[in-house]
Amino acid sequence: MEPSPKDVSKKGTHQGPKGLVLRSTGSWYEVLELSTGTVISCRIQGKLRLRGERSTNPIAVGDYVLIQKQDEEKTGSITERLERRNSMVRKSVNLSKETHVVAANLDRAFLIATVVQPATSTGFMDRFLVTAHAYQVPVTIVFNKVDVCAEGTPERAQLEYLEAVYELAGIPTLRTSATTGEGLDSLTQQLAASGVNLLSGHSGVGKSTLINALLPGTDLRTGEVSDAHQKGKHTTTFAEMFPLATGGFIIDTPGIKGFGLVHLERDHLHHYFPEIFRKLDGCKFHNCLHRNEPHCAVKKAVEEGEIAEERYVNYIELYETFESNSYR
Ligand SMILES: Nc1nc2c(ncn2[C@@H]2O[C@H](COP(=O)(O)OP(=O)(O)O)[C@@H](O)[C@H]2O)c(=O)[nH]1
Ligand SMILES: [Mg+2]
Ligand SMILES: [Zn+2]
Repeated sequence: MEPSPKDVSKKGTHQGPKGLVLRSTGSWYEVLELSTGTVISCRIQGKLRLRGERSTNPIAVGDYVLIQKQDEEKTGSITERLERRNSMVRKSVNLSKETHVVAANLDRAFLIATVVQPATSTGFMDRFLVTAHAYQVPVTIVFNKVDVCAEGTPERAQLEYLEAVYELAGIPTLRTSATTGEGLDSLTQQLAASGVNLLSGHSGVGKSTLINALLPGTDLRTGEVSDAHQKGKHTTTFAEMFPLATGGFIIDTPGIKGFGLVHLERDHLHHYFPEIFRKLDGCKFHNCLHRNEPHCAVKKAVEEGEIAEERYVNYIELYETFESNSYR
């Protein structure tokens, strides 16, 4: 039997060099060898799949790994995954009980949202925010395509409404247009300040276009927003990590349709709505779920406009559909 990588290290024989996973295409992984800056194409050792995790991908973009290079070649194998600081996980699309690790070791997630073409719902945004909060990844919401939200239009009114909702929730927001360049300087600054950044959001909101605009020389495929439902077609299939000139990285992800909640308990949902959770002390019952309980400080705050009704409604909706959500 082959010794495990841990056994190898105990015996003091060579442990492979350390790398950072930039990209995966299912069976091959592009790994940045940290000591040399070269990219090695790796397969993963079979036993890494046998960790008993219910994950469709034992190795994700953003993982730090140990690799073993095939002599002098730009190929090798991943022998071990190093401990993750955090990760964003969602339900695997096809296999409902399995999870998919979107990316690991994140400093911040940028949720790209659009008012139109396509319209991003606050329900989707709040599911994303709950997930990110649960995995301790801070989020900035980027409203892209603000060029189609001209002053005086209903689109502009909706944009301002959404900004107000998330300002009350304490989530930072930013306006960008990949088309006109508006807001790209502040996005660049914030990306540079954060380290490893995930760009996420529905297909068609402009993630790949933004990355092309931010990283000269990058030419990601971008898609026209397709059918009458205004859902973008799939052009990015795998998550991919790009180095920033300023240091740090951005990770482009395939458009995410839904963000099923995993590893969360229904009665803890309100912990992940920070402005709701903050009010719990004022509720009559210490285990108040802010639904029909009397003397609920959250409902009072909603009535008084201190908590956005939109967020409260989404909390209740998430609570009530929790079982189906968690397996979506
Ligand atoms: N009007 C407008 N269109 C944009 C903007 N950013 C991206 N698009 C368009 O939206 C479509 C989808 O963009 P893409 O980058 O492929 O979206 P992704 O699926 O999130 O990667 C493309 O046709 C882009 O040209 C923007 O700021 N304004
Ligand atoms: Mg894309
Ligand atoms: Zn309450």
